[in-house]
Amino acid sequence: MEKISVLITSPMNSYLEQQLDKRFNLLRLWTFPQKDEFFKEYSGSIRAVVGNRSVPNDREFIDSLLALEIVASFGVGVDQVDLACCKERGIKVTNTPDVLTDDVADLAIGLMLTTLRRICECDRYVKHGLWKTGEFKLTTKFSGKKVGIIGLGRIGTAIAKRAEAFNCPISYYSQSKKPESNYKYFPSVIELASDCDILVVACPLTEETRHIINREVIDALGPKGYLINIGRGPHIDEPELVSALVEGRIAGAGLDVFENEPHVPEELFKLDNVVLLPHVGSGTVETRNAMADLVVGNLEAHFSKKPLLTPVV
Ligand code: 8YV
Repeated sequence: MEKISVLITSPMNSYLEQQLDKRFNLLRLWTFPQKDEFFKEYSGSIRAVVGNRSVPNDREFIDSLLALEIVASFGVGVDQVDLACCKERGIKVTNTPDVLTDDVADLAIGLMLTTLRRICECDRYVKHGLWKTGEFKLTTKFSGKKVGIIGLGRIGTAIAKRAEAFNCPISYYSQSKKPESNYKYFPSVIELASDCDILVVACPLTEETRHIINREVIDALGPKGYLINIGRGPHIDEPELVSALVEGRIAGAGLDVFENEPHVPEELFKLDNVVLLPHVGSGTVETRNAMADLVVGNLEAHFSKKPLLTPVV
């Protein structure tokens, strides 16, 4: 029986590609430089797309695939997928929640500790032989700091539980108060930012949350406040953040995501109160393998007419 044609939109993970190759006729989009020719030849046969944050699955892309039945996201964020278009065409969409929650939450705590205790700067201090010149400056304590979380979903809740272990009081903003939560709720991001030492972005990227961190929120966080972003770069008005960090209007930032990845504002490179990571939230072998298994599991379920494991649409 002819293998089902599946399109993967960018090189995400070798294990994922191996597993897909075993089961499907896997087409690697990046290996077809002539995109017009590619879609002319394959648009009538590709039944599934495997994508992630790096290549938009917008309406034009989706509508060019006439036989498309399912989009399986290799990641929990599906902001790169035009969900309305998929709903209109009856195209299923899946993602990879839960299996990456620990990694992303761990990294958020790591960014808080690294940013407040200047761990990267300390490392450079020793490696550059500067310890011989004197003791490293005093930094600021993480344990007990007030942590404000934007978005109390799977990842936001996991971050809160971790921060509680450091005796951090937890508060949050979300579209509605979570009755099951004992954390302090704020009905606006401004009010949350005004009442915390560390503000964490942990919500999905939508039109409503784009630039949820703007100049007003940054000023509410204030000169002793820290911003942590493990969500999406467009959650933050990046030029406003850069100027606030350069001008000292906030104390520091720990960023794993950026508005125009892999391009990062070079003004940040020389700042010691900023920790910059290359979008590695879920970037461990164990987690990416588990994500790959979930992508394959969803595709197998779909094509064997069984319930999807992690449906979004
Ligand atoms: C992806 C991400 O895991 O899960 C997400 O939404 O942002 C990423 O951590 C990564 O893009 C997979 O390639």
